[in-house]
Amino acid sequence: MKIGIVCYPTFGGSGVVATELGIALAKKGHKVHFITYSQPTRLDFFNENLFYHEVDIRTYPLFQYPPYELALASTLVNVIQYENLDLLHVHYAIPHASAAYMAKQILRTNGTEIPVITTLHGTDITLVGKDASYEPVVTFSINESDGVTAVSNDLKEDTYKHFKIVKNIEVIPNFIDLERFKKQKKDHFKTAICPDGEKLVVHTSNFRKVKRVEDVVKIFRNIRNKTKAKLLLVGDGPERNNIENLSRDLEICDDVRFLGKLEAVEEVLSVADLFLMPSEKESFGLAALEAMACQVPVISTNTGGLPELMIDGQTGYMSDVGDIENMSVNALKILSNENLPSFKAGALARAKEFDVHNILHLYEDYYQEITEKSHKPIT
Ligand code: GMT
Repeated sequence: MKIGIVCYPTFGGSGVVATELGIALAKKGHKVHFITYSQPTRLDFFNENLFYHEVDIRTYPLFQYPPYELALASTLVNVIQYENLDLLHVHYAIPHASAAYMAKQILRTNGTEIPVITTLHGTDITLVGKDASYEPVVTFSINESDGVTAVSNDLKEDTYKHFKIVKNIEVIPNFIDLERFKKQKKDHFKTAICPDGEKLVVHTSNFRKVKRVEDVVKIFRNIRNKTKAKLLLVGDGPERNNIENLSRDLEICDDVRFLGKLEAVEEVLSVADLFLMPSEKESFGLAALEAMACQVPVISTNTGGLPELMIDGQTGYMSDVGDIENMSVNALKILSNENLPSFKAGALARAKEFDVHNILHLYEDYYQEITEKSHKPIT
């Protein structure tokens, strides 16, 4: 098939899933066209089936806010027609689903029919989307999509709860490339960070409020009070300064390192003993899956789609949001030398169930179903 993919090209989970999906589809022989405002972070190699089209956003002194959605819709019209795409798959409802709707209507006036699938990722529904400033457009563009998928049952239920959705939502969970996310031999890195055999705790996120990075630091303080440990914080975002200040206030700075945004997060995960995800909300928890694939057990909350990924007592433990004490006790349980090997094995065993090869065909089957329903012959 010739598939167009629209996503955010950044480190965020939705962009990562969209890019990895496109890469996996290209490896299976589909022609995949990414349409976005800059090159997706993980699209940094050559494959004859992968194409990238940049959305050209022209600004003008009159525009306080350049109209990205219009520029995207225009680029979509252009690419879909010129490349004769069979299907458009947009990731993250805002503004991709409404731009896709606009492009679809424009193409229809030229006699071109393009089926549109929207994948909901989480904050497009649970945080931003349900806000009154976006809700009518989100509801409309979800209902007007030919197909809709969500990355967990919890997100599907949340979507039905907060929006008047008349469409069936297909749940297709996120997946992992186990060739890339696997425990690599990086002993030199471990020795440099943990010279006295300290346990290594890792957190990666976009440092937004919803991630509760303060809880990460407080849990780590409790761990460090009982055992030798180091904390690596990967990523960047609005809470970063607060977190640095909190580490100073708690007098744990010497054991906390901020690594910023990293391309090769799997290298850090390869030497980690524990991953912390104390999020307020998490529709799936892709970062936790990446950790598990590298044999890192996870301490998480039991919110959103996390119970669909985690197995309590096997991949790690889940606690209520904000229950720092419980998460600290469980973290120490996992980090004990006698328990750690079985949690590592448990994390990997569960991650294998989300192997891209187990999930990819669900998307392919869904593409087939939706294109057949919209009577578009596949070229
Ligand atoms: O986690 C974020 O804030 C980024 C966000 C995104 O859309 O890029 O992630 C969401 O989508 C990921 C991929 O499907 C999920 O794994 C994350 O759980 C989800 N984040 C939230 O629901 C907060």
